[in-house]
Amino acid sequence: TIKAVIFDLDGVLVDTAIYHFQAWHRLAEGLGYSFSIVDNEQLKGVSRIESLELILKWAGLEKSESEKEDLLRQKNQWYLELIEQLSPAHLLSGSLELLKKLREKGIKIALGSASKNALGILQKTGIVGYFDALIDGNAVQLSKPNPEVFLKGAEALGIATADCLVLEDAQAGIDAARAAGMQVIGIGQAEHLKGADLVVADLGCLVGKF
Ligand code: B16
Ligand code: MG
Repeated sequence: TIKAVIFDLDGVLVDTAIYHFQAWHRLAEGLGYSFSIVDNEQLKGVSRIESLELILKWAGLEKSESEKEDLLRQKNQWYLELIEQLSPAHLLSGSLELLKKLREKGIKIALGSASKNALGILQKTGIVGYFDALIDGNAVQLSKPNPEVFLKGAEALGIATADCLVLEDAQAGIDAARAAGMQVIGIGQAEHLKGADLVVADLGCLVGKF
């Protein structure tokens, strides 16, 4: 039985993945690298610094630590500009319904996101009050596929890992949830979500399951 659900943020609850893509695309363009939607798939769920390292590798570029810091600052500034107008209208289909249903059923709710911008996004979209625990990119050392973010979520809720269900839109996140010994449902297309117990199109598909 499921006693807790740990939600990924970008691409699961909120439609922010497109803004990460746009900001990385703009940054890569400035570096003379044409960044594709296929490249972007590999950055989903991956931390900001590791995403930059991958883009530099694909572009065949080497940068100093201080140049990397400048690039990361620039990417995040563009991303923050893009999410400035974020509102409850940006919640993905079924997000609110599922959060409400879990509350009704007494199932604990945690966030397990790689993003350092998670809190602001939850506030702008009006859902921060649904969460019993928030584990984000500021709270972890090791990024997905390392299970740290989900293990910390279970610990904060006081729920055994086997009783937790993770909802994820990224391969790195599916792998992290499996490594944590949790059940995991992929949100999106099955080809990008190998190893999930189930893949559904959106959170709305799960409302009837609880
Ligand atoms: P930030 P999630 C992840 O969020 C995104 O999927 C990934 O694209 C992003 O690079 C990462 O957060 C870090 O985000 O730059 O805002 O700290 O999917 O784990 O909720
Ligand atoms: Mg995600």
